[in-house]
Order: sequence, then structure tokens, then C-alpha cells
Amino acid sequence: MKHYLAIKDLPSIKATVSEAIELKKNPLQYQHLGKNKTIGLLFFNNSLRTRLSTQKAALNLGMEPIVMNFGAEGWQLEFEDGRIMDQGKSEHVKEAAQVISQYCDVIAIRAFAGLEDKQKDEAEQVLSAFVKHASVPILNMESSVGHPLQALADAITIEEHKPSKEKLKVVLSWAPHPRALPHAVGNSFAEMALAHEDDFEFVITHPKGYELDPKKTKGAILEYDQKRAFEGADIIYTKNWSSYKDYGKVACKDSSWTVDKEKMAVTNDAKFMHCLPVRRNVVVADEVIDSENSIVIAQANNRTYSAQIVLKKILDALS
Ligand code: SN0
Repeated sequence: MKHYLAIKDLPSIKATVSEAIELKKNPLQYQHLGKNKTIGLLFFNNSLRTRLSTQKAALNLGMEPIVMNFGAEGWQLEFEDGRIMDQGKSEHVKEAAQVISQYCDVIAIRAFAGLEDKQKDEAEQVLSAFVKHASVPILNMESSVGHPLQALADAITIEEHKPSKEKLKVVLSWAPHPRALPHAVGNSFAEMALAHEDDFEFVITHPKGYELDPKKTKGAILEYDQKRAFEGADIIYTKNWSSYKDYGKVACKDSSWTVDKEKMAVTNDAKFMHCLPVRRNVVVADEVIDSENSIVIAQANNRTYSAQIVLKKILDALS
């Protein structure tokens, strides 16, 4: 595998989940693979799990991580071609990507959606510019449209915690949030869930007007009644996103969508999942996230193994 930009770059999601679960039993078994190899982690936005788990994954593989925060420390990069650069931006991504490629064997990038210009976000401007101008593999640590390392960690977590049953009911539920959030986590979760069509009945629930990009959710069952969606569910995956249709807007903060005990009671003793960070008592009630059915910490732990199996595949292809 050269780059990891989206779930579809994996040769097989199900095989990768099994490989990650195997790797987790002895995470240091491939220490030789990354010896004398450097990964550059470039952050254009905040991070806790992604930043630490991707470094941990690299260290487990014997790689040296270098981290750079562009928000506070780097030159402001220009991404538009042909610009007269006489304003605030000091360096073009054309040079920056080539320069970083001299120092790093792999480049990992976090660049959220701006949520103002749908076209620009859908073109994944930052990620695509690095794919175009860098000469080394690129790892997506959440782009404007996807968060494939999160979705792979989610798949690993579901595999480890699922009840033994032929077909699982997996529900992606929108929840309220005070700020406008990107669609990336929801999109990649949908992509991952839809790739499990033989194993998951995949339902998405949200208020009217909060439909995700239909190209990403084709094949999912849409249910506007959250309680009906929750009935008999085995997995409740909660996430806020801003409107896609009325791009980047927060049209609804309806607290009746908060996931609470009463809603969880109609599920099939479902596990509760969230990618974190989570706004307690807005997205989910304390009583749910603190319950035995909450697997958010196990889910965060799997971010390491998700990143590690992906980096292993990238290193395998380099050597
Ligand atoms: C990000 C998102 O894409 O929704 C990262 C999730 C992994 N989440 C946030 O930006 C939450 C920020 C907040 O204020 O709660």
C-alpha cells in the first residue's frame, strides 16, 4: 500500500481488522521494519488521540516520529496555484511538501474541513496537495472528508466487542453539539460499515436536513426517528456533524437527540461508541458514557493498532 487516504485504500478491511487484532497481541514484533525510518506528523488542527497514538504506533514499529504544528509554529502555507503571495502566507505547499519529503519517509497530515467552501473541502485541498507534491507515502490523520484511521479503529473495536450474532445492527446517530463539526468521522464510519454489508445492518439516524453526502452513505438505511433506529441495535455510534446540504451550518441543537439511558434501553444491550473528544451531557449523558456498555476507551486504545497496521503496510511496500 502506498498512501492511506481512505478506507478503500486497504486491500481488505476485514483482513486488516484481523491483522490488527493479531498485531495487538505482540505490538513490538515488527520493530525492525521501521528502523532508521522517520515519520513526520503535520498538524493543521488540534489533536490528542491521533497525535499520541500515531506516534506510539510509529515507535512500536521502530520508527522515529517528528511532530510539527502548523497552526502555531509553521509558516502559513499557500495551497492555491498561481497566487501572488504578497499577503499573510509565507511558503507554498509545492516547496514545503518537497522539503519535508527529504526529511521524512512517511508524511502524516491532519487538516480539517474549513466548512465554508464545500468544493474546496471535497477536493481535500491540503491532503491532495501533499499527495501531489511530496515524494513519500501520505497518511490521512483526518482530512476534510474522511478519518480512515478512526474508522479502522472503530472496525477493530466492533470486532472485539460484538455479540455473537450473524448480522449486527449498527447505528450511526447524530447528536447535538454547540459548534459546527466536520463530516469526516461520519463519512469514514459509513464507508467502513458499508464495506461490512454481509455482517452489518447499517442504519443512520439524524434530524431532517442533516443527511451526509449521499455518495458516502449509499446503501445505508436512513431513519429519522432516533428511537426507532435504536430498537434492537447492537452498536450505537454517536457523532455530531454540521449540515452538509446547508454546508457547515448548525441548524439544530435539539437536546432531545442526546443519547441517554432511556434511548439505550430499547437497544439489544448495545455498546456505546464515540471517537472522542465528546461533550458530556450534550452528545451523551454521563449515565451512558460512564456505563459498562460504553467502549470509548477501548476504542481510543485501538487507534494505536489501527495506525500501526496501516504504517506496517506502508513500510512493507517501501522495503
Ligand atoms: C473533530 C471532528 O472531526 O468532529 C475531531 C474528531 C476526531 N472534533 C472536534 O473538533 C470537536 C471539537 C469540540 O469543540 O468539541
